[in-house]
Amino acid sequence: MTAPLPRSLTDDELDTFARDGVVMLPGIFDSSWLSLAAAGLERHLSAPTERARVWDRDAEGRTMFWDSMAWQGVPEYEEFVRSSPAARLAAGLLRSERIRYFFDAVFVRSAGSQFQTPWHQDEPYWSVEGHQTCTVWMPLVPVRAENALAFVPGSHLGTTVFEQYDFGALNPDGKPDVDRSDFSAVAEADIPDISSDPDRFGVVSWDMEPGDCVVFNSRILHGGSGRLPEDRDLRVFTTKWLGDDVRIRFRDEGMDPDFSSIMRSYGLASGDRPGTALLPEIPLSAA
Ligand SMILES: O=C(O)CCC(=O)C(=O)O
Repeated sequence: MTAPLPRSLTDDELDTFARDGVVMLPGIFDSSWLSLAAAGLERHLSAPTERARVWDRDAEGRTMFWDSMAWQGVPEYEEFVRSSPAARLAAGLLRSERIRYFFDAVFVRSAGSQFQTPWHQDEPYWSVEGHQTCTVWMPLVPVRAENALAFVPGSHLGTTVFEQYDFGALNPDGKPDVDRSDFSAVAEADIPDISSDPDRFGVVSWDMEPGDCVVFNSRILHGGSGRLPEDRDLRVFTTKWLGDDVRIRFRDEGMDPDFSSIMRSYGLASGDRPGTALLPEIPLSAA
């Protein structure tokens, strides 16, 4: 059973998420959930999956590390997914009757790392399609607004298919990456240069403490996190969630590294509703 939220979501929070595609929620995860996620991250970093990548390694050896879909090998993550308030939070904000877990992703930067996450939308990379998809972005250390993940409010409502950033090119270790040569055929527009004029795009981000989270719709333009001060690292645990309107959609130009082959091995096919033990439904207990 999932734990109840520490408080009800307010109408303002629900409206903000629907209108802006992002909302910051202070103090949602108490110290027990934070300790669980932090213990999971320690275990995970000691044995990353084959999908792990170092997106950036600078001359001083500072790194930006990411990995995805590790929960089946990290019991603390699995407990967090099945029992923490995250499932209830995602279902509430997506206004979804039922909720399925998609995958986890971690973003771990050494203190002082200058790497900035490129602006992008998530859904075009994912092997699913739907409006009711979101990420719960949860820093395990304090982060200032200027270093936190930033968002273009309302951009989740647009219909433009933006050219995807090639995350596979962020690969100093020469790991195999997805062939993206076909994607420019379906892209309608370049991602705008948001960083050069954030005010014009109404960019938002927040000072955050451990326990706070940002929940964002997977179609929203987001990026810009990083460029850390010398004395600050950034350890972020994220969980990704699927609501009622979502269907499987495999894309040749999808995620890098790609785990659609794992999804196929569970019998999932394009057009299916998400299902199987890989994408478990999380039962929502009564509040
Ligand atoms: O934390 C970051 O730098 C990137 C996070 C992100 O892009 C995501 O969770 O989709």
